[in-house]
Amino acid sequence: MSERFSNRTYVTFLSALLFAALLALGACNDNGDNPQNKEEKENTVPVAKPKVTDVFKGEREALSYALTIFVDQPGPGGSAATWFPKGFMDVDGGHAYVKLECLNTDSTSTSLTVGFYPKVRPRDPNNPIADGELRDDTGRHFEVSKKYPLTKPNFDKALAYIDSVELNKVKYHLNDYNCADFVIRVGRAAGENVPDTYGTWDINFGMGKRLTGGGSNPGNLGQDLRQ
Ligand SMILES: [Ca+2]
Repeated sequence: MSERFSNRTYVTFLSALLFAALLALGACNDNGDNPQNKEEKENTVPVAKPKVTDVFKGEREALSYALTIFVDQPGPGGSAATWFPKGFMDVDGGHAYVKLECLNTDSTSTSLTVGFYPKVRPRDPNNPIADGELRDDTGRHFEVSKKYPLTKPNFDKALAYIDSVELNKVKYHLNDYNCADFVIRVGRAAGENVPDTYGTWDINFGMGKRLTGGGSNPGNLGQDLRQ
């Protein structure tokens, strides 16, 4: 009886792990660190937050403006693969983020490094949607980057797009609007022809657990920007 109970417990444990792994691809590889969860637990009273682009508030005319796209491709990078095996029954979907910066006349610079994430990992593999949020990606690992010098008007358009994502509380959707979509849309708002290749994923975890889908993704975006 004890052995039977143990087997059942083990199977339940495995199922839970598989479900967690299914959802890992949708987390834009947040490295398992989600300070938002902690914050929500500790402070349930909503606090009005300033916009992330407020770092540029009051900036006077600068000498130059630029957008840099950073891509942490799945695994070690170097291919258009949309995911890479990670640990035990987990996958790494990579991540993409942007840096907006201006070089000021006093030789200082002002910058914003930001990426788009699901607030919590989507629960349903068949409908991988969740509330979205912008997070500070300063110092985040990447394998590919591309810098685009911008005019002031186009720099402002990129900031306005980021504002719209934040103010409209845009939802995260693994297939339709993930971290790579955000990056591509910021670049295009800034007038740059950022490539957008549709990639697919079909991850079979066994035991009937499978995640299929497709869309913009860090693997393809990284390969496109390497060229
Ligand atoms: Ca990587």
